[in-house]
Amino acid sequence: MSLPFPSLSAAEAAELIQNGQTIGFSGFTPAGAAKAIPAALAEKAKREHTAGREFKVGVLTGASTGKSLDGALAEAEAISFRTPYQSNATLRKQINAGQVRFVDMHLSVLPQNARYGFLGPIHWAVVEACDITPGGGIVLSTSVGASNTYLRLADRILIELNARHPSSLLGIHDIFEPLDPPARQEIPVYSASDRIGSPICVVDAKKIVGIVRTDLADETGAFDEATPVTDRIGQNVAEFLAAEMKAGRIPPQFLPLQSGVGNIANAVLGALGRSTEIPPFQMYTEVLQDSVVPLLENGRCTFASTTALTLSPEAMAKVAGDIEYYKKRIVLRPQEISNHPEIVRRIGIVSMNTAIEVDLGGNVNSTHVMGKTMMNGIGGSGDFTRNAYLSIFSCPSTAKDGKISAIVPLASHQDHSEHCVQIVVTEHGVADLRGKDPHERAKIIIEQCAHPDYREQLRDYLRLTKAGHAPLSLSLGLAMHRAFVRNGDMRGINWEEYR
Ligand code: 0RQ
Repeated sequence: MSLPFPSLSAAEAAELIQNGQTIGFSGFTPAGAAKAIPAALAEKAKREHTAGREFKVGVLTGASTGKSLDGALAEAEAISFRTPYQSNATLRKQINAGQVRFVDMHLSVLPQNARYGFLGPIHWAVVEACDITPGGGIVLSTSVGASNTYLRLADRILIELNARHPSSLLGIHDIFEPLDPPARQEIPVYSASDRIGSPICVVDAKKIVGIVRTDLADETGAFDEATPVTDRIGQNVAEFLAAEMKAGRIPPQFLPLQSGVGNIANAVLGALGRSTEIPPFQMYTEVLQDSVVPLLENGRCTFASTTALTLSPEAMAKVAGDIEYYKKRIVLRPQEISNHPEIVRRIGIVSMNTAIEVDLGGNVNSTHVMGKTMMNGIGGSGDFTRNAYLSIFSCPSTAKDGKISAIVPLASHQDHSEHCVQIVVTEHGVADLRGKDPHERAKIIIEQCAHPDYREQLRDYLRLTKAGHAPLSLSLGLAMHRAFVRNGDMRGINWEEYR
Protein backbone atom coordinates (compact mmCIF):
# COMPACT_ATOMS: atom_id res chain seq x y z
CA MET A 1 0.00 0.00 0.00
CA SER A 2 1.43 3.42 -0.84
CA LEU A 3 1.68 5.72 2.13
CA PRO A 4 1.15 9.50 2.11
CA PHE A 5 4.22 10.05 4.32
CA PRO A 6 7.70 11.01 3.10
CA SER A 7 10.09 8.10 2.91
CA LEU A 8 13.37 9.13 4.59
CA SER A 9 16.75 7.58 5.19
CA ALA A 10 17.74 7.29 8.85
CA ALA A 11 20.31 10.06 8.30
CA GLU A 12 17.69 12.38 6.79
CA ALA A 13 15.40 11.70 9.75
CA ALA A 14 18.23 12.40 12.21
CA GLU A 15 18.96 15.73 10.47
CA LEU A 16 15.49 16.94 11.52
CA ILE A 17 16.25 16.54 15.24
CA GLN A 18 17.88 19.58 16.85
CA ASN A 19 20.23 20.06 19.78
CA GLY A 20 18.37 20.36 23.08
CA GLN A 21 15.19 18.61 21.96
CA THR A 22 13.48 15.83 23.89
CA ILE A 23 12.65 12.56 22.16
CA GLY A 24 10.24 9.85 23.26
CA PHE A 25 11.63 6.64 21.78
CA SER A 26 9.90 3.28 21.51
CA GLY A 27 11.60 0.43 23.34
CA PHE A 28 11.06 -1.45 26.56
CA THR A 29 14.22 -3.49 26.90
CA PRO A 30 15.68 -3.84 23.38
CA ALA A 31 12.27 -5.19 22.30
CA GLY A 32 10.62 -2.82 19.84
CA ALA A 33 13.27 -0.14 20.37
CA ALA A 34 13.94 2.37 17.61
CA LYS A 35 17.29 1.41 16.07
CA ALA A 36 18.17 3.12 12.79
CA ILE A 37 17.23 6.71 13.72
CA PRO A 38 19.03 6.82 17.10
CA ALA A 39 22.13 5.23 15.52
CA ALA A 40 22.05 7.91 12.79
CA LEU A 41 21.44 10.59 15.44
CA ALA A 42 24.58 9.41 17.24
CA GLU A 43 26.54 9.86 14.00
CA LYS A 44 25.10 13.36 13.61
CA ALA A 45 26.08 14.18 17.21
CA LYS A 46 29.66 13.08 16.54
CA ARG A 47 29.82 15.29 13.42
CA GLU A 48 28.44 18.24 15.37
CA HIS A 49 30.93 17.71 18.20
CA THR A 50 33.81 17.49 15.68
CA ALA A 51 32.62 20.81 14.23
CA GLY A 52 32.76 22.27 17.73
CA ARG A 53 29.02 22.51 18.23
CA GLU A 54 26.98 21.32 21.21
CA PHE A 55 24.63 18.42 20.43
CA LYS A 56 22.74 16.57 23.15
CA VAL A 57 19.15 15.43 23.43
CA GLY A 58 16.82 14.33 26.20
CA VAL A 59 16.03 10.62 25.87
CA LEU A 60 12.76 9.17 27.14
CA THR A 61 11.95 5.51 26.50
CA GLY A 62 9.83 2.78 28.00
CA ALA A 63 12.73 1.17 29.92
CA SER A 64 16.19 -0.02 28.88
CA THR A 65 16.91 -0.27 25.14
CA GLY A 66 19.55 -1.74 22.84
CA LYS A 67 23.00 -0.89 21.57
CA SER A 68 21.75 1.30 18.70
CA LEU A 69 19.82 3.54 21.06
CA ASP A 70 21.32 3.93 24.53
CA GLY A 71 24.61 2.40 23.40
CA ALA A 72 25.23 4.55 20.31
CA LEU A 73 23.89 7.78 21.82
CA ALA A 74 25.94 7.34 24.99
CA GLU A 75 29.12 6.57 23.04
CA ALA A 76 28.52 9.74 21.02
CA GLU A 77 28.04 11.68 24.29
CA ALA A 78 24.71 12.82 22.89
CA ILE A 79 22.45 12.31 25.94
CA SER A 80 21.77 15.21 28.31
CA PHE A 81 18.86 13.70 30.23
CA ARG A 82 17.61 10.13 30.54
CA THR A 83 14.59 8.50 32.16
CA PRO A 84 13.13 6.08 33.32
CA TYR A 85 15.50 3.02 33.24
CA GLN A 86 18.71 1.96 31.51
CA SER A 87 21.14 -0.94 31.53
CA ASN A 88 23.91 0.14 29.16
CA ALA A 89 27.47 0.07 30.54
CA THR A 90 28.65 3.29 28.82
CA LEU A 91 25.55 5.23 29.80
CA ARG A 92 25.81 3.89 33.36
CA LYS A 93 29.36 5.28 33.59
CA GLN A 94 28.23 8.69 32.34
CA ILE A 95 25.34 8.74 34.80
CA ASN A 96 27.64 7.87 37.70
CA ALA A 97 30.19 10.48 36.55
CA GLY A 98 27.47 13.15 36.60
CA GLN A 99 27.63 13.69 32.82
CA VAL A 100 24.05 12.56 32.17
CA ARG A 101 21.14 13.58 34.36
CA PHE A 102 19.23 10.36 35.07
CA VAL A 103 15.88 10.22 36.79
CA ASP A 104 15.04 6.76 38.12
CA MET A 105 11.27 6.36 37.95
CA HIS A 106 8.58 3.74 38.58
CA LEU A 107 7.77 2.61 35.05
CA SER A 108 4.00 2.77 35.47
CA VAL A 109 4.04 6.49 36.25
CA LEU A 110 6.26 7.57 33.35
CA PRO A 111 3.38 8.05 30.83
CA GLN A 112 1.27 10.06 33.25
CA ASN A 113 4.28 12.15 34.29
CA ALA A 114 4.79 12.95 30.61
CA ARG A 115 1.10 13.84 30.19
CA TYR A 116 1.07 15.99 33.33
CA GLY A 117 3.94 18.04 31.86
CA PHE A 118 6.41 16.96 34.56
CA LEU A 119 9.04 16.08 31.94
CA GLY A 120 8.73 19.20 29.79
CA PRO A 121 7.76 19.30 26.13
CA ILE A 122 8.29 16.20 23.97
CA HIS A 123 9.42 17.37 20.57
CA TRP A 124 9.64 14.02 18.81
CA ALA A 125 8.22 10.52 19.03
CA VAL A 126 10.56 8.06 17.28
CA VAL A 127 8.74 4.77 17.25
CA GLU A 128 9.23 1.38 15.64
CA ALA A 129 6.19 -0.15 13.93
CA CYS A 130 5.47 -3.29 11.96
CA ASP A 131 2.70 -1.66 9.93
CA ILE A 132 1.08 1.70 9.35
CA THR A 133 -2.12 2.81 7.61
CA PRO A 134 -2.43 5.92 5.40
CA GLY A 135 -4.72 7.49 8.02
CA GLY A 136 -2.16 7.26 10.83
CA GLY A 137 -2.99 3.87 12.38
CA ILE A 138 0.23 2.44 13.78
CA VAL A 139 0.78 -1.23 14.58
CA LEU A 140 3.64 -1.26 17.08
CA SER A 141 6.21 -4.04 17.02
CA THR A 142 7.51 -6.16 19.93
CA SER A 143 6.81 -3.73 22.75
CA VAL A 144 4.35 -1.02 23.65
CA GLY A 145 6.13 0.65 26.58
CA ALA A 146 5.24 4.35 26.53
CA SER A 147 5.04 4.62 22.72
CA ASN A 148 1.30 5.27 22.64
CA THR A 149 1.72 8.25 24.97
CA TYR A 150 4.76 9.65 23.14
CA LEU A 151 2.93 9.35 19.80
CA ARG A 152 0.02 11.36 21.17
CA LEU A 153 2.03 14.00 23.05
CA ALA A 154 4.95 14.65 20.69
CA ASP A 155 4.94 17.61 18.33
CA ARG A 156 6.23 15.47 15.45
CA ILE A 157 6.57 11.77 14.69
CA LEU A 158 9.15 9.63 12.91
CA ILE A 159 8.35 5.97 12.31
CA GLU A 160 10.81 3.14 11.79
CA LEU A 161 8.83 0.63 9.72
CA ASN A 162 10.67 -2.61 10.47
CA ALA A 163 10.12 -5.45 7.98
CA ARG A 164 11.76 -7.92 10.40
CA HIS A 165 8.61 -7.91 12.53
CA PRO A 166 5.61 -9.38 10.68
CA SER A 167 2.56 -7.18 10.15
CA SER A 168 0.61 -10.19 11.45
CA LEU A 169 1.52 -8.91 14.94
CA LEU A 170 -1.66 -6.84 14.41
CA GLY A 171 -4.00 -7.91 17.21
CA ILE A 172 -1.37 -8.72 19.84
CA HIS A 173 -1.37 -5.17 21.24
CA ASP A 174 -4.07 -3.69 23.45
CA ILE A 175 -3.68 0.10 23.52
CA PHE A 176 -5.50 1.88 26.34
CA GLU A 177 -4.60 5.23 27.88
CA PRO A 178 -6.52 6.37 30.96
CA LEU A 179 -7.94 9.85 31.31
CA ASP A 180 -6.16 12.17 33.71
CA PRO A 181 -7.56 13.23 37.10
CA PRO A 182 -10.15 14.40 37.91
CA ALA A 183 -11.67 12.43 34.99
CA ARG A 184 -9.76 9.14 35.64
CA GLN A 185 -11.96 6.09 35.99
CA GLU A 186 -11.24 2.48 36.84
CA ILE A 187 -9.11 0.48 34.42
CA PRO A 188 -11.42 -2.41 33.55
CA VAL A 189 -8.90 -5.25 33.59
CA TYR A 190 -10.27 -7.99 35.87
CA SER A 191 -8.09 -10.85 34.70
CA ALA A 192 -4.71 -11.11 32.96
CA SER A 193 -6.31 -11.89 29.59
CA ASP A 194 -8.88 -9.03 29.45
CA ARG A 195 -8.58 -6.75 26.43
CA ILE A 196 -9.82 -3.23 26.96
CA GLY A 197 -8.38 -1.08 24.18
CA SER A 198 -7.45 -0.92 20.51
CA PRO A 199 -4.99 -3.10 18.55
CA ILE A 200 -3.43 0.02 16.98
CA CYS A 201 -2.28 3.48 18.03
CA VAL A 202 -4.19 6.09 16.10
CA VAL A 203 -2.27 9.35 15.70
CA ASP A 204 -2.84 12.65 13.98
CA ALA A 205 -1.42 11.75 10.55
CA LYS A 206 -0.29 15.38 10.01
CA LYS A 207 2.33 14.90 12.75
CA ILE A 208 4.06 12.05 10.87
CA VAL A 209 6.97 13.73 9.10
CA GLY A 210 8.63 10.63 7.75
CA ILE A 211 8.95 6.88 7.55
CA VAL A 212 12.30 5.11 7.71
CA ARG A 213 12.15 1.55 6.37
CA THR A 214 14.36 -0.95 8.21
CA ASP A 215 14.92 -4.68 8.50
CA LEU A 216 16.59 -5.15 11.89
CA ALA A 217 16.31 -7.76 14.65
CA ASP A 218 15.77 -6.64 18.23
CA GLU A 219 19.15 -6.32 19.97
CA THR A 220 18.38 -8.69 22.82
CA GLY A 221 21.37 -10.08 24.72
CA ALA A 222 22.06 -13.69 25.60
CA PHE A 223 21.53 -14.94 29.13
CA ASP A 224 24.32 -16.40 31.22
CA GLU A 225 24.09 -20.12 31.80
CA ALA A 226 22.18 -21.09 34.95
CA THR A 227 24.50 -21.69 37.92
CA PRO A 228 23.96 -23.87 41.00
CA VAL A 229 23.18 -20.63 42.88
CA THR A 230 20.51 -19.35 40.46
CA ASP A 231 19.05 -22.88 40.18
CA ARG A 232 18.82 -23.15 43.97
CA ILE A 233 17.13 -19.73 44.22
CA GLY A 234 14.60 -20.79 41.56
CA GLN A 235 13.95 -24.05 43.38
CA ASN A 236 13.50 -22.26 46.73
CA VAL A 237 10.90 -19.90 45.22
CA ALA A 238 9.01 -22.76 43.53
CA GLU A 239 8.97 -24.85 46.74
CA PHE A 240 7.82 -21.86 48.78
CA LEU A 241 4.92 -21.11 46.41
CA ALA A 242 3.85 -24.76 46.30
CA ALA A 243 3.81 -24.84 50.12
CA GLU A 244 1.76 -21.61 50.22
CA MET A 245 -0.81 -23.20 47.95
CA LYS A 246 -0.96 -26.35 50.08
CA ALA A 247 -1.45 -24.17 53.17
CA GLY A 248 -4.42 -22.48 51.46
CA ARG A 249 -2.81 -19.04 51.35
CA ILE A 250 -2.78 -19.07 47.54
CA PRO A 251 -6.04 -20.15 45.86
CA PRO A 252 -5.95 -23.59 44.17
CA GLN A 253 -6.24 -22.06 40.69
CA PHE A 254 -3.05 -20.09 41.56
CA LEU A 255 -2.42 -16.36 41.01
CA PRO A 256 -0.87 -14.39 38.14
CA LEU A 257 2.91 -14.11 38.33
CA GLN A 258 5.15 -11.13 37.68
CA SER A 259 8.80 -11.78 37.15
CA GLY A 260 11.67 -9.30 36.72
CA VAL A 261 14.36 -9.53 34.06
CA GLY A 262 17.74 -11.25 34.16
CA ASN A 263 19.30 -14.59 34.98
CA ILE A 264 17.69 -15.06 38.37
CA ALA A 265 14.22 -14.28 37.02
CA ASN A 266 14.82 -16.80 34.23
CA ALA A 267 15.88 -19.48 36.74
CA VAL A 268 12.82 -18.83 38.92
CA LEU A 269 10.46 -19.17 35.96
CA GLY A 270 12.24 -22.31 34.81
CA ALA A 271 11.74 -23.88 38.26
CA LEU A 272 8.07 -22.85 38.40
CA GLY A 273 7.55 -24.28 34.93
CA ARG A 274 9.04 -27.62 36.00
CA SER A 275 7.24 -27.84 39.34
CA THR A 276 4.69 -30.65 39.43
CA GLU A 277 2.95 -29.09 42.42
CA ILE A 278 2.13 -25.72 40.88
CA PRO A 279 -0.85 -25.75 38.50
CA PRO A 280 -0.77 -24.03 35.08
CA PHE A 281 -0.49 -20.31 35.71
CA GLN A 282 -0.99 -16.92 34.08
CA MET A 283 1.52 -14.09 33.99
CA TYR A 284 0.79 -10.39 34.44
CA THR A 285 4.21 -8.91 34.00
CA GLU A 286 6.25 -6.33 32.11
CA VAL A 287 8.80 -8.44 30.24
CA LEU A 288 8.45 -11.86 28.64
CA GLN A 289 11.81 -13.57 28.28
CA ASP A 290 12.71 -16.72 26.37
CA SER A 291 11.92 -18.98 29.33
CA VAL A 292 8.17 -18.28 28.95
CA VAL A 293 7.90 -19.40 25.31
CA PRO A 294 8.19 -23.16 26.05
CA LEU A 295 5.81 -22.69 28.99
CA LEU A 296 3.23 -21.11 26.66
CA GLU A 297 3.86 -23.90 24.20
CA ASN A 298 3.37 -26.74 26.66
CA GLY A 299 0.48 -25.10 28.49
CA ARG A 300 2.28 -24.55 31.83
CA CYS A 301 1.67 -20.83 31.28
CA THR A 302 -1.86 -20.35 29.96
CA PHE A 303 -1.75 -16.60 29.27
CA ALA A 304 0.82 -13.80 29.49
CA SER A 305 0.10 -10.08 29.74
CA THR A 306 3.21 -7.96 29.24
CA THR A 307 4.47 -4.76 27.65
CA ALA A 308 7.53 -6.29 25.95
CA LEU A 309 8.45 -9.49 24.12
CA THR A 310 12.13 -9.58 25.03
CA LEU A 311 12.98 -12.64 23.01
CA SER A 312 16.15 -13.86 21.35
CA PRO A 313 15.91 -13.86 17.52
CA GLU A 314 15.37 -17.67 17.66
CA ALA A 315 12.52 -17.47 20.18
CA MET A 316 11.00 -14.53 18.28
CA ALA A 317 11.11 -16.53 15.04
CA LYS A 318 9.22 -19.32 16.81
CA VAL A 319 6.52 -16.92 18.00
CA ALA A 320 6.28 -15.23 14.59
CA GLY A 321 6.07 -18.63 12.91
CA ASP A 322 2.97 -19.57 14.87
CA ILE A 323 1.64 -16.11 15.51
CA GLU A 324 -2.06 -17.03 15.63
CA TYR A 325 -1.36 -19.50 18.49
CA TYR A 326 0.61 -16.91 20.46
CA LYS A 327 -1.82 -14.03 19.81
CA LYS A 328 -4.44 -16.04 21.73
CA ARG A 329 -2.02 -16.33 24.64
CA ILE A 330 -0.11 -13.02 24.76
CA VAL A 331 -1.26 -9.42 25.04
CA LEU A 332 1.12 -6.45 24.81
CA ARG A 333 -0.15 -3.49 26.84
CA PRO A 334 1.20 0.01 27.49
CA GLN A 335 3.52 -0.02 30.53
CA GLU A 336 1.04 2.22 32.29
CA ILE A 337 -1.41 -0.73 32.22
CA SER A 338 0.96 -3.73 32.40
CA ASN A 339 2.39 -2.27 35.64
CA HIS A 340 -0.65 -0.46 36.99
CA PRO A 341 -0.94 -0.66 40.80
CA GLU A 342 -4.75 -0.80 40.60
CA ILE A 343 -4.66 -3.98 38.53
CA VAL A 344 -1.76 -5.54 40.43
CA ARG A 345 -3.73 -5.18 43.67
CA ARG A 346 -7.04 -6.27 42.12
CA ILE A 347 -5.94 -9.47 40.44
CA GLY A 348 -3.59 -10.51 43.24
CA ILE A 349 -0.19 -10.73 41.65
CA VAL A 350 2.71 -12.72 43.06
CA SER A 351 5.65 -10.41 42.35
CA MET A 352 9.19 -11.74 42.02
CA ASN A 353 12.01 -9.22 41.68
CA THR A 354 15.75 -9.05 42.29
CA ALA A 355 17.60 -7.21 45.03
CA ILE A 356 21.15 -5.86 45.15
CA GLU A 357 21.00 -5.96 48.94
CA VAL A 358 18.44 -6.61 51.65
CA ASP A 359 18.80 -5.27 55.16
CA LEU A 360 17.87 -6.90 58.44
CA GLY A 361 14.65 -4.90 58.58
CA GLY A 362 13.57 -6.27 55.19
CA ASN A 363 14.27 -3.08 53.25
CA VAL A 364 15.53 -3.69 49.72
CA ASN A 365 18.06 -1.83 47.59
CA SER A 366 17.58 -2.74 43.91
CA THR A 367 19.48 0.09 42.32
CA HIS A 368 22.57 1.62 43.99
CA VAL A 369 25.78 -0.31 44.72
CA MET A 370 27.26 0.93 48.03
CA GLY A 371 24.42 3.45 48.07
CA LYS A 372 26.07 5.61 45.40
CA THR A 373 26.58 3.87 42.08
CA MET A 374 23.51 3.47 39.90
CA MET A 375 23.17 0.02 38.39
CA ASN A 376 20.04 0.07 36.18
CA GLY A 377 17.08 1.60 37.97
CA ILE A 378 14.00 0.56 39.91
CA GLY A 379 12.18 -0.45 36.73
CA GLY A 380 8.79 -1.94 37.37
CA SER A 381 9.81 -3.66 40.59
CA GLY A 382 8.15 -1.02 42.79
CA ASP A 383 4.94 -0.94 40.75
CA PHE A 384 4.45 -4.63 41.44
CA THR A 385 6.00 -5.05 44.89
CA ARG A 386 4.06 -2.32 46.64
CA ASN A 387 0.73 -3.70 45.44
CA ALA A 388 1.33 -7.43 45.22
CA TYR A 389 -0.70 -10.19 46.88
CA LEU A 390 2.65 -11.67 47.78
CA SER A 391 5.94 -9.85 47.15
CA ILE A 392 9.15 -11.82 46.80
CA PHE A 393 12.73 -10.58 46.44
CA SER A 394 15.55 -12.90 45.60
CA CYS A 395 19.31 -12.55 45.13
CA PRO A 396 22.49 -14.55 45.66
CA SER A 397 23.60 -14.23 49.30
CA THR A 398 26.94 -12.72 48.27
CA ALA A 399 28.45 -10.75 45.38
CA LYS A 400 32.02 -10.26 44.14
CA ASP A 401 33.39 -13.68 45.13
CA GLY A 402 31.91 -13.52 48.59
CA LYS A 403 33.51 -10.18 49.49
CA ILE A 404 30.13 -8.46 49.61
CA SER A 405 27.18 -9.76 51.61
CA ALA A 406 23.77 -9.10 50.05
CA ILE A 407 22.36 -9.30 53.60
CA VAL A 408 23.47 -6.16 55.42
CA PRO A 409 22.50 -4.46 58.70
CA LEU A 410 21.17 -1.38 56.90
CA ALA A 411 20.53 -0.96 53.18
CA SER A 412 22.80 1.72 51.70
CA HIS A 413 19.91 2.88 49.49
CA GLN A 414 16.26 2.02 49.77
CA ASP A 415 13.88 1.23 46.91
CA HIS A 416 11.39 -1.09 48.61
CA SER A 417 10.62 -0.63 52.27
CA GLU A 418 10.00 -3.21 54.98
CA HIS A 419 6.29 -2.42 54.60
CA CYS A 420 6.03 -4.02 51.19
CA VAL A 421 8.76 -6.70 51.16
CA GLN A 422 7.25 -9.98 52.38
CA ILE A 423 9.53 -12.81 51.31
CA VAL A 424 13.32 -12.82 50.86
CA VAL A 425 15.01 -15.70 49.06
CA THR A 426 18.67 -16.58 48.55
CA GLU A 427 20.32 -19.86 47.61
CA HIS A 428 20.37 -20.70 51.34
CA GLY A 429 16.66 -20.42 52.02
CA VAL A 430 13.47 -18.41 52.35
CA ALA A 431 12.78 -15.73 54.97
CA ASP A 432 9.05 -15.26 55.39
CA LEU A 433 8.68 -11.82 56.97
CA ARG A 434 4.89 -11.70 57.12
CA GLY A 435 3.57 -10.89 60.55
CA LYS A 436 7.04 -10.61 62.10
CA ASP A 437 8.30 -7.68 64.18
CA PRO A 438 11.65 -6.03 63.36
CA HIS A 439 13.74 -8.21 65.71
CA GLU A 440 12.08 -11.41 64.46
CA ARG A 441 12.60 -10.31 60.87
CA ALA A 442 16.29 -9.65 61.46
CA LYS A 443 16.83 -13.09 63.00
CA ILE A 444 15.02 -14.99 60.28
CA ILE A 445 16.81 -13.10 57.48
CA ILE A 446 20.19 -13.96 59.03
CA GLU A 447 19.38 -17.62 59.70
CA GLN A 448 17.57 -18.35 56.42
CA CYS A 449 19.24 -16.12 53.87
CA ALA A 450 22.69 -14.86 54.89
CA HIS A 451 25.76 -16.68 53.67
CA PRO A 452 27.31 -18.82 56.48
CA ASP A 453 30.50 -16.67 56.27
CA TYR A 454 28.46 -13.67 57.43
CA ARG A 455 25.98 -15.17 59.90
CA GLU A 456 28.03 -14.80 63.07
CA GLN A 457 29.00 -11.19 62.42
CA LEU A 458 25.36 -10.32 61.66
CA ARG A 459 24.30 -12.06 64.90
CA ASP A 460 26.90 -9.91 66.69
CA TYR A 461 25.33 -6.81 65.16
CA LEU A 462 21.95 -7.92 66.54
CA ARG A 463 23.45 -8.45 70.01
CA LEU A 464 24.81 -4.89 69.85
CA THR A 465 21.46 -3.38 68.86
CA LYS A 466 18.99 -5.13 71.14
CA ALA A 467 17.23 -2.04 72.48
CA GLY A 468 14.36 -0.31 70.75
CA HIS A 469 11.63 -1.39 68.34
CA ALA A 470 14.09 -1.90 65.49
CA PRO A 471 17.61 -3.36 65.75
CA LEU A 472 19.45 -0.31 64.48
CA SER A 473 22.73 1.33 65.35
CA LEU A 474 23.25 4.72 63.74
CA SER A 475 27.01 4.26 63.86
CA LEU A 476 27.21 0.56 62.88
CA GLY A 477 24.39 0.33 60.32
CA LEU A 478 26.70 0.97 57.36
CA ALA A 479 29.87 -0.45 58.94
CA MET A 480 29.99 -3.48 56.62
CA HIS A 481 29.85 -1.14 53.62
CA ARG A 482 32.57 1.01 55.14
CA ALA A 483 34.67 -2.12 55.73
CA PHE A 484 34.32 -3.04 52.05
CA VAL A 485 35.34 0.44 50.92
CA ARG A 486 38.28 0.38 53.35
CA ASN A 487 39.49 -3.26 52.98
CA GLY A 488 37.77 -4.62 49.86
CA ASP A 489 35.93 -7.22 51.95
CA MET A 490 32.92 -7.17 54.27
CA ARG A 491 33.99 -10.36 56.04
CA GLY A 492 35.57 -10.51 59.47
CA ILE A 493 34.46 -7.05 60.57
CA ASN A 494 35.52 -5.79 63.97
CA TRP A 495 32.43 -3.89 65.09
CA GLU A 496 34.36 -2.04 67.80
CA GLU A 497 36.45 -0.28 65.14
CA TYR A 498 33.32 1.32 63.71
CA ARG A 499 31.50 2.39 66.88
O1 0RQ B 1 27.94 -7.46 38.64
O2 0RQ B 1 27.76 -7.39 36.20
O3 0RQ B 1 29.94 -6.91 37.37
O4 0RQ B 1 28.99 -9.25 37.34
O5 0RQ B 1 25.34 -6.64 40.05
O6 0RQ B 1 23.97 -8.96 39.30
O7 0RQ B 1 23.64 -11.25 40.18
O8 0RQ B 1 24.16 -10.90 37.68
O9 0RQ B 1 21.91 -10.32 38.72
O10 0RQ B 1 21.61 -9.45 36.33
O11 0RQ B 1 19.66 -10.14 37.83
O12 0RQ B 1 20.96 -8.04 38.26
C1 0RQ B 1 19.27 -6.06 40.93
C2 0RQ B 1 20.97 -5.29 39.28
C3 0RQ B 1 20.48 -7.74 39.54
C4 0RQ B 1 18.79 -6.25 38.45
C5 0RQ B 1 19.87 -6.31 39.58
C6 0RQ B 1 26.39 -7.00 40.96
C7 0RQ B 1 26.79 -8.38 40.50
C8 0RQ B 1 26.78 -8.18 39.01
C9 0RQ B 1 24.33 -7.99 38.35
P1 0RQ B 1 28.73 -7.78 37.27
P2 0RQ B 1 23.48 -10.45 38.93
P3 0RQ B 1 20.99 -9.53 37.68
C10 0RQ B 1 12.79 -5.37 35.77
C11 0RQ B 1 12.35 -4.96 37.13
C12 0RQ B 1 16.15 -3.59 39.02
C13 0RQ B 1 14.87 -3.71 39.66
C14 0RQ B 1 14.01 -4.68 38.93
C15 0RQ B 1 18.06 -4.92 38.43
C16 0RQ B 1 25.60 -7.26 38.79
O13 0RQ B 1 17.87 -7.28 38.63
O14 0RQ B 1 18.50 -3.95 37.86
O15 0RQ B 1 13.93 -5.83 39.31
N1 0RQ B 1 16.86 -4.83 39.03
N2 0RQ B 1 13.33 -4.20 37.90
O16 0RQ B 1 28.04 -8.73 41.01
C17 0RQ B 1 27.80 -4.98 44.60
C18 0RQ B 1 25.99 -5.99 45.71
C19 0RQ B 1 25.61 -6.60 44.47
C20 0RQ B 1 26.41 -6.32 43.35
C21 0RQ B 1 24.79 -7.67 42.78
N3 0RQ B 1 25.31 -6.20 46.83
N4 0RQ B 1 27.08 -5.19 45.71
N5 0RQ B 1 27.50 -5.51 43.40
N6 0RQ B 1 25.86 -7.00 42.32
N7 0RQ B 1 24.64 -7.45 44.09
C22 0RQ B 1 13.43 -4.29 34.91
C23 0RQ B 1 12.52 -3.56 33.99
O17 0RQ B 1 11.65 -2.96 34.44
C24 0RQ B 1 12.76 -3.56 32.53
